[in-house]
Amino acid sequence: TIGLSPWTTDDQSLARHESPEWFDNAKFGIFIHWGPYSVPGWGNSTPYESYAEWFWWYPTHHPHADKSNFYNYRLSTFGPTWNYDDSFQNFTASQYDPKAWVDLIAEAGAKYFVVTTKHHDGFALFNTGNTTNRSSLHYGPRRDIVKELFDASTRYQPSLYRGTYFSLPEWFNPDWGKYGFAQYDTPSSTTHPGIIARNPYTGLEEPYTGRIQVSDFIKDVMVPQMNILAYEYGSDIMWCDAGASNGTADFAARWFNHARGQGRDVAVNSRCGTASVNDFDTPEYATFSTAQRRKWESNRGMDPFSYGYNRATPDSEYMNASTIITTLVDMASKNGNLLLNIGPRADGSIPQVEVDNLREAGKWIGRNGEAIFNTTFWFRKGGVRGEGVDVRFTQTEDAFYILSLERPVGGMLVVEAPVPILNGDRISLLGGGSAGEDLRWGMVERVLTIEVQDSILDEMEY
Ligand code: FUL
Repeated sequence: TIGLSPWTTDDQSLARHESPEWFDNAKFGIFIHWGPYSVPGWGNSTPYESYAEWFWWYPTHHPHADKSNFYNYRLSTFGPTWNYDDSFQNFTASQYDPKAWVDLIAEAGAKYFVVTTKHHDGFALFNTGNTTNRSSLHYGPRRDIVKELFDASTRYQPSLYRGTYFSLPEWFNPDWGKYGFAQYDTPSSTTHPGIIARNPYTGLEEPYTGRIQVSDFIKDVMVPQMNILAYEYGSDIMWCDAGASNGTADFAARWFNHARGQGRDVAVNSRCGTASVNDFDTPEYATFSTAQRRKWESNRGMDPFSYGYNRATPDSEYMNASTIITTLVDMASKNGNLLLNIGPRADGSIPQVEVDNLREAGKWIGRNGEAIFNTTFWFRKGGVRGEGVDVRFTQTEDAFYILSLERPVGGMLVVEAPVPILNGDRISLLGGGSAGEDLRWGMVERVLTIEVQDSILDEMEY
């Protein structure tokens, strides 16, 4: 916070807003993609090209880009007369247990979560007031999914922060039509500016269930809904998606002032369509190769292809505990956070492989979190161990952490990189057992060698 003058809608003012300290310190968040797309719950090629949460998009709009063959899957599974909105009735949430969800998030060691409050299909999981009836309060479960989750999370307050994923566009909402598509779509003259989803087999227009006619989508739907999430639900992160036309500058200036008045610090990601409103970058299924001065948060599914529940992926392909941990460590060493997604089924159950792998990762994170949370990156992300194995660095004011991405062999950890360790410094292991005891070490010509006996490593949560 620079000075105490109020935030204004001016670009220069908004651009000064930075990611909050709690966000820098939090490092690990859980992303949740859940909605009617979890009913078909299917998509099976590379990320971007076949996200399961885009189930309606390819068959109705982009058959030529349908790498996953959604078209045939839809026909063979649901038949020719099924429309996307027919999934609402099977989006039951009958096993939805918000308390168990937040327990899992905490057990995984995550410090925040971000839940899809409304994806591109326009189906909201929160109380949208008089902006639309297209929500989980009116269809499917008839419950306020987001409120239940936020309420359940209060038992972990103040250390568990809550974010709201919010798609600016609703691609098939005719009221959005005049603003067009998000920038990465390729509207043709026939699909732009009116957005009409057609059943690919009957050619008939698909219904857009629950819509309340409005005069201006941004003023009457988008911004009021963002306000509801910010002020009524108390979101800590407005995690916009898909850029696009927006009312973000007004929204952000007002929200930043309001939060400051409450002594809170809130964050807005890089996808709200207004360049100056951008507290952190959001690489998707991607990372940076070196440390970045500017805060960033990488997001991806535990599923290699998808955020929404995806029944096409075999359990063995999900990120396992060691991949989660090394990814988190690697990102923390470069000033990044990891926002790792789970995709619950339509009934609210979380695939067991996601639960198991998160819990397993959480054991390590719980023991070794000192080297991750509340640290900052060092200008050099890491180096190479003697045997060519990567290490990563983080630091606090009174400690420097070396994280080896693989178990040291031969009783030695050799770090071939200049590190800020001086004669008289003490080196010890995190992770339990006799780990806390001082280790013998030596430095010759910028090569640091630390004795770490196998017997000690065996005792710890490696
Ligand atoms: C993208 C969306 O289109 C994906 O479905 C997903 O929500 C990802 C986090 O952002 O832009």
